[in-house]
This record gives sequence, C-alpha cells and structure tokens, in this order.
Amino acid sequence: MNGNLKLALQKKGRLTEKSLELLNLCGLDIENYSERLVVSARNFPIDILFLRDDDIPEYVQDGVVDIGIVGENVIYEKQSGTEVLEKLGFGRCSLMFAYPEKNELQKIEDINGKTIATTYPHILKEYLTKNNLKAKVIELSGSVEIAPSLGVADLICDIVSTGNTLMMNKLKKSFKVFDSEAVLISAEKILKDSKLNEILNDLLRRIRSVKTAHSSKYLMMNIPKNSLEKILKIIPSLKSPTVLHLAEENMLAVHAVIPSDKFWQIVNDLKIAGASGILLLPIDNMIQ
Ligand code: PRT
Ligand code: ZN
Repeated sequence: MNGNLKLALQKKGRLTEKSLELLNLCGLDIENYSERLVVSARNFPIDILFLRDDDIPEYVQDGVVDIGIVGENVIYEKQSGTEVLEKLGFGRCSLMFAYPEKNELQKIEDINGKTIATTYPHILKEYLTKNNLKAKVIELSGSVEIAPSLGVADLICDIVSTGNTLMMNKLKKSFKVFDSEAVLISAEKILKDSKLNEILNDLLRRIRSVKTAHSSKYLMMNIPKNSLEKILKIIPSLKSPTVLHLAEENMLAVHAVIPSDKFWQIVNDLKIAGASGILLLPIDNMIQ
C-alpha cells in the first residue's frame, strides 16, 4: 500500500491507446509500460494495472483496484456492482442484431422462435425478457459473425462499429440493443479513504476539462467594425466572445470558444459577414 490510487486499464486492445492518451492529456507522465503489469505516473499518485478488459469490473468491485476504464458493454454483461463515474467519449460501438442478407427481419417480433448467437448472453436475455420475446440464445466466446453461415444460429447479436465485419460475412444490421462507449468506473461504495478520494476528484476534474476542451475550439478572426453585431449573432459561443481593437482603424479582432462541430456550419456565414484571417485552434484544457 503506497497510498496511490489504483486504476485498471485494458492491457492490449481497442481501449488501451485511447485510455493512455487521455491520461497524458490530463498531464500524467506515465512510465513506459510496454510489457509490465503495473506502472506509476512520475507526477501523479496513481498506479496503473494492465488487465484483460473482461476482468476489470470484478477487480474494481472487489477493491483490488479503485477505478477502471472499460466499455459499457462489458460492465452490463458482467453485472458487477460498479458505478459509472464518467463517460469518456471513445471506444464507441453498438450492440446490434444482424441477420443473413437473404433473410429478412422486419420487426422485432420476427426474432420469436429464432436462435441467436452472441457473446453477450446476459444483456441479450434481459432484452428479450423486457421486450416479451422468446428466442434461443447460444453463447459463443468469439467469432459470432460466422455462426449463421455455419448453421449454428439464425441471427447474431454482436458489437458493431464500422459494420465491415458484418458486410464481410454477408450479414445485415438490424435492431439496436444499446450504444456503448468507454467509461470510468468505481466500486459502488464510495472510497473510504479520504486521501484516495482527493486523488480521484483531482483526476475526474482533469478528465472533465480535457473532455470539454476537446469538444471545443478557439476561433479567432478579424472583422470590419460595422459588422460586429452581425458576426456576434453567428458565433455559437460557449461564453461571451472577446472583442479587441486592431491598429487598423475600422477593424476589430474577435476571439471565441465554440463547439468544434459547429465550425463548418458557420464559416461561410462569417465570410459573407466580412470576417477575414479566420483561425481555428485546438484547446488542450479548459477549466470551468
Ligand atoms: O483481450 P481483451 O479481452 O482485453 O480484449 P477484447 O478482445 O475482449 O476487446 P477489444 O479490444 O476488441 O475491445 C475492447 C472494447 O472496445 C469493447 O469491449 C468495446 O467496448 C469497444 N469496441 C469498440 C469494440 C469495437 N468497437 C468493435 N468493433 N469491441 C469489439 N469490436 C469488434 C466486434 O466484436 C466485432 O467482432 O469488432 C468487430 C466489429 O467491428 P466493425 O468495425 O467491423 O463493425
Ligand atoms: Zn475481452
């Protein structure tokens, strides 16, 4: 026990790189982890354990680690006593039904009497019960997408991201069970140790500021003085924009923080309203 907060990350998989990237953006200088099971940060009281993602909910629940990063699909399937502290915005995917192209699944009731292959039997059975559907569930540990062509199942219920795997196996997307993304979890009981709680709150504050910063951009431009009112109406600013005088008599500079995804919607309107020298800069952190 060194008093550090213990965080479990996926050892090797889709969530590993993004999780480490997030911690870096939070200002954590993490030792080169390569093949080690546990690493520390040089400038933050945290130990990071690298585990298989399926084991993370249980380790968190049992208190072997304090917190973990894992897909929502895994926590719901494992039905562990963990609590989601924060959605992290990466590792996005959906659990969906998919069926062979030649068949048709028009309405959800068409599932009745069918055999469904999945690696998510708990979530699927719960979904069937909730929707009053009766189907046979076959649990597989992987390669679910080949089950229909092997004649093992009529359809599948699996994680879909780009949809390429389904396409390659001549399967068609159908109804969605739920959307999933990576989340930060802790055990349901609040951390008893106040020092650990302090560290966790510090980390959460950093994660939230990185998330806000990443969904925002810093917009800068020059505008003719007389178009200020028009320009301010166009900018979907998160807070009041900054207006600065320029050496050039009739010009102003306007700076504003805007939601990243709004930029391309407004850039033409800004130009028509007379804006020039438009710059859009990334924001590393934003403390609110
Ligand atoms: O070894 P370990 O057990 O730790 O890893 P794993 O193989 O169980 O998990 P991994 O690394 O594949 O995924 C980790 C987490 O990433 C998952 O639990 C999800 O929360 C999330 N995620 C995001 C995905 C996908 N996208 C995804 N596309 N998990 C799996 N897939 C698989 C899916 O099962 C299917 O086989 O990718 C295929 C479909 O992808 P598309 O892009 O072809 O649709
Ligand atoms: Zn796994």
